[in-house]
Formats: sequence, structure tokens, C-alpha cells
Amino acid sequence: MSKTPFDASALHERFDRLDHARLPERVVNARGAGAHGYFEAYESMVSLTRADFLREKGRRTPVFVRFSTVSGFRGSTDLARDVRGFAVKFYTEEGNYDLVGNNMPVFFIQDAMVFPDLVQAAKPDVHNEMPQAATAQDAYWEFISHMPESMHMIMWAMSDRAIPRSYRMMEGFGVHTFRMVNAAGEGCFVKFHWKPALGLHAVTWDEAIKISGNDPDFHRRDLFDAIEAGEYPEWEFGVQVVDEKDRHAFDFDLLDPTKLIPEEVVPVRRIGKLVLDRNPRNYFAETEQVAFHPGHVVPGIDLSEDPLLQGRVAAYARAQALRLGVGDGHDLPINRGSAPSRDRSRFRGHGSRSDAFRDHFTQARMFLHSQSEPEYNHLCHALEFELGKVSSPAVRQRMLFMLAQVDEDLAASVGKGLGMPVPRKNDRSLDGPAPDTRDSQKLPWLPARDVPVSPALSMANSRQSGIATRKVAVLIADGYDRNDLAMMRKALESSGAWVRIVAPQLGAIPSHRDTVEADFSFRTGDSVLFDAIYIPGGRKSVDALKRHVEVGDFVRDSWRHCKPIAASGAGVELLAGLPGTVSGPGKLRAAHGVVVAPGKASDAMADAFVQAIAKGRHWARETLA
Ligand code: HDD
Repeated sequence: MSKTPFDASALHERFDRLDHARLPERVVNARGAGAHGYFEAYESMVSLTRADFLREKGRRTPVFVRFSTVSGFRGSTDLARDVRGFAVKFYTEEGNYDLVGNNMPVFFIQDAMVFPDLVQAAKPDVHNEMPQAATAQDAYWEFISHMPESMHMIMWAMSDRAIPRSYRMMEGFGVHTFRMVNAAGEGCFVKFHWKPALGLHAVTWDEAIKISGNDPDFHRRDLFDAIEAGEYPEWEFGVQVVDEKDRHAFDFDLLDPTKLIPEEVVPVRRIGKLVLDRNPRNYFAETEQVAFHPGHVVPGIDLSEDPLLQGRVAAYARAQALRLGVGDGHDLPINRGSAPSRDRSRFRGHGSRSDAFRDHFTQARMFLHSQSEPEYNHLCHALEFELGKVSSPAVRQRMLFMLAQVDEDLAASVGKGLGMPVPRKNDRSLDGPAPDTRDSQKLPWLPARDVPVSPALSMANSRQSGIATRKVAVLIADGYDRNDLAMMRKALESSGAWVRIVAPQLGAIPSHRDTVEADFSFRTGDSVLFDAIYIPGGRKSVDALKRHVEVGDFVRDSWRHCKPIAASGAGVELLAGLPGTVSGPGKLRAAHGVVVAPGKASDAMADAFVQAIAKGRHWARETLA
């Protein structure tokens, strides 16, 4: 028997390649998904900035965008309750410009020095590496309870914004105030916004938990699938512009990253659009190796003296060098620009802070009071969940005290859920420095003031637009009503929705001489993976569905998660017992997003269903008996 000689060098070569397709993961924002696309300017912005990519209407600039969660490891679930990173690299003619933002317009802290403490508190515990991608833990809330300046961001992080339905359905923000400078050297302050064409949508917490098990790649897959299908995700680029002379015109400090400028005070001017039209070909070489740096700007865009931004500028280059192990990684193809990058890595120090930096609660209160009722309730429930997982009564109590500074009703409601009395707002015994003196140098905070609400802060008021790419599950079995299915499919698909057949098994599902291919079986398709459900008629089909326990779960979960539900003919029987079913004999009624036609599916019914899907979730169900 002849032996194959052992070729050690060939083996090493193969293994080297394998070993090199790894990088240490990012310290924060490790889990991400990216895509290529372009930015197109709507108008010339030369009066405000000399940035070339904003010079003329129609000018297109290639971009790479990376979305991420913050605290989880690279292999963690997409549906963690967390802030989402929204980092855009513009490959402009004048070098790369990185706008490294989040899906929330404010941040936890005012001082970059505290960032490592924040990260350590949000990461799994050092001794047992738990919990993963979750802030419902003592260390995190202990930190937050000593950080009154984080309270505005906490309102955002506990809101539905922290569990988006899709990366394509969330806003992006530059967070800091930046500056624009024109050719004459005149400057202005700007805040940057990304407004999604599909409007703002979130899932419920119960859904988020279930999606994490059903499809931990839910957001990543959603982005990838949309681009593959030619449904290119789109955002409008908006700026809020403030004259330099108005630097002190607000009742907060413009350079404080825990504050936002209400859109009702300074409107968002939409000056361009971002379109993502190409998936990466190699996740590692593109999404993993891409390196962003807030100090990478182009002439015409400048940094402000925001102390947090100044700290970030100093931090990112070092982080990239350590991670990529090759200088700062800017020679890697995904990071290479068409002109040399300008690196504003000069740390300009903290400067002095105005008194307004001590007002931690006014905007937290404004955010809270700007929410719709269901949004407000979700925020309370999120706090009950998070603090309910905290074991230290002292941390819970201190958090209730902090919440009371924002709003005493909120504190009372969360306190009730925790079974704890709410400390008095003025109980100064709870106002001591943190045990590790982290905040011992802090000056006393200012009490919350009542300022006008900002309707733009509620997702319920975001611009909605149709039902494109919304996923509708159609539940059928052998013998379904072909006409019902055909008519509903036509109505949904002509409005841009994606229809998916869910059946007891995969393969061809027959009805008379027709068949339709199932996309999911009850083993693979769960209600949480869809935006709406439809059950067509067909006696035999409906009787078969009734025998599957998964169908009951499907319908109940869709109901509980406030999703639009439609049924026709015998299919209506599967909705029996849902509080919102109001079908009268021969009547078509749509209530709380439930559309039923006891007879055949009709145009009117299909229209009503499309409308119900366009509304998103039907939150009123949450408060029905
Ligand atoms: Fe940061 C990554 C956004 C504050 C230090 N950050 C990172 C990413 C985003 C943000 C989107 C991932 C980029 C990517 O997709 O590769 N970070 C923010 C925002 C902040 C912020 C919007 C506040 C306004 N960050 C912040 C501070 C510091 C850092 C104050 C440190 C002083 N951030 C980092 C980092 C990371 C990072 C450690 C980790 C990996 C990396 O940079 O590339 O340097």
C-alpha cells in the first residue's frame, strides 16, 4: 500500500488562510451587517459647506454602511434590547468621510473618560461572562443609577426604538453637533439625521425574545434579502442647521451629547438620499474589516468642541490599530479612499462646560411625555423587566429615585411592578457619590423642567409609506380556496408585500388541480417571522389546520403582537375566541386590525387588509380585555 507523503507546507498554507480570516472582534458593536450603496445630493449646499459631495444636485458618492448592536458578542442575537450603530463611510472625491452614528440621537454620557466604565457595565460580567447581549443585570444598572446624565438615553434605550423591526425601518443620527464650513470660511452648527423611507417600526418584547430563538440573524437576513430582491433600503439625509450666533440660543447646551434639538424647534431639512443596492461579497473583507473613525471628515465638515466627540476622535484610531493589527487599517481595500484621508485626531481637550450640562432630566421628561400611550406602556414594561432582573435592592431603589427625577408617575408605575415603594424625589440620602467615586466630582444636578412635547419623538408619528417588503404569512393545507388565495396574493403583491405560504409540510400543497409551493412548514415558520397573517377559506384546508397546535399559536401570537390578521370563508373559524373578532354573518368588518369575510375574499376585504398592514401594529389590542 503506497502512502501519500505528508506535505506540511501545503497544510500550513491552507491553515494560515483559515486562521487569517479572523480578527479580534470589536470591543463594542461587534455584531453587525453591512451593505454598499450610494448617496445622492438633492440640492447644492455650497452656501453652507464646501464639502464636494454636497456641492451639486444629483451628485452621487459611493458609500458603505454598517449597522450593529452594541453590547453583544459577534455571534449574539440581532434582537437584543440595545442601541443600534449606524455607521456610514462616504468614499468622496476628497477622501473618506465617516459618519459614525446610532439609531438614537443622544448618548449615555457627556465625558469620554467614563466610556470604558459604561462598556464594562454593559458587557457580560468578568467572572462568569454572563449575561450575553443584555443589560438586564446588576452591573449595568448600578452604573446607570450613578449616572444621572444617562437618564435621557435610558428613556430611548427602554423604548421600542431598541427593538427595531428592521435596520431598514429605523432612523439614524450623527448624535453630536458638528459644524459645516463654506468656501468663505463661514461656519454653522449641524445635527445629522437619516430618515427611513419605510417609516419607523418596532417589534414587541415578547416577539424579540421569540425571534432570537427562531432566527438570531433576523435583521442581518432582512437587510440581505431586501437588497437581493432589488428592494433597496433607502433613507433621506437630513440636517438641522443652527447659525453660529445662536450657539447659546437654547435652554440646553448645543454641544452636550445627551441633548437633542426638537424637530419642532429646528426643522430637519432633507438634503439627499442614501440607497443600499449591493450586498458584500465577502463578509470578512468588507463588513468585518471596515474601520470607521469619527475623526475622518472632509473639508467643509468639521468637528465641534463636544467633549464626548473629542474623546471619540482620540479613541477610534487606537481601537482600529489594535483590532486590525495593520497600522490603522486604512490600506485595506474596504477602507481605501480615492484621496488621502484627513485625520482630525487632535484631542482638543474638554473645554469648559456650561451649567446646562447639569440639566439631566428635562429632555428625558420631554421624550417620555412625547410618547403615545402604547409606547409609554412599553417603556414602563421594559424598565420593569430590566430592573426586575437586578438582584440588589439598593440598585433598584436608586434607579427608582432616578426615574422619579424624570417623572414621578413613571417611577410609581415601575415601582409597582417591582413591588417596591418609590423613594421621595427629594430624598437626598440617595444622592450620594458612587462607592468607587466615579461621580464624586460631579456638580449637583438641576431639576427637570416642563418644556413643550416633541411629537417627532414618537414612532407613531413617523411618516409611513405603504406595505412594501412587509411579510404576510398565508396559512393553508390541502384543499385551500384557490380563488381566495389568488385574489389576496394579487392585492398584497401589487402593493409590494411579500407573500409566504406556511403549511403543515414543505413541498406542493394541492387544491383541486392546482398546487402551490409551501415556503415554510409549521416547523420552520413561526408567527414572529412575519408582519401579518391571512387564512383563506376551504373547508378541508381549515379542518386540517385545526388539527395543528402550531396554528393556534400562530394566530394567538399574531393577535398578541398586534399584527394585522385576515381570514375568509371557513378560515374565520380559526379566529374564534380572539377578543377582536367581530364578524357578523355575511358582514365584513375590520376592527383592531382584524379583517374577516365570512364568505369569499373580496376586493374590499383585500383593500381593508392592505390598509391594516400599512398602519403597522394595532396597539389598541393590548388594552382590550
Ligand atoms: Fe463608538 C465603535 C457609535 C461613543 C469608542 N461606535 C462604534 C460603532 C458605532 C459607534 C456605530 C461601530 C462602527 C462599526 O460599525 O464598525 N460611539 C458611537 C456613538 C457614540 C459613541 C454614536 C456617541 C455619540 N465610542 C463612543 C465613545 C468611545 C467610543 C465615547 C470612546 C471614547 N466606538 C468606540 C470604539 C469602537 C466603537 C471602541 C469599537 C470598535 C471600533 O470603534 O471600531 O473605538
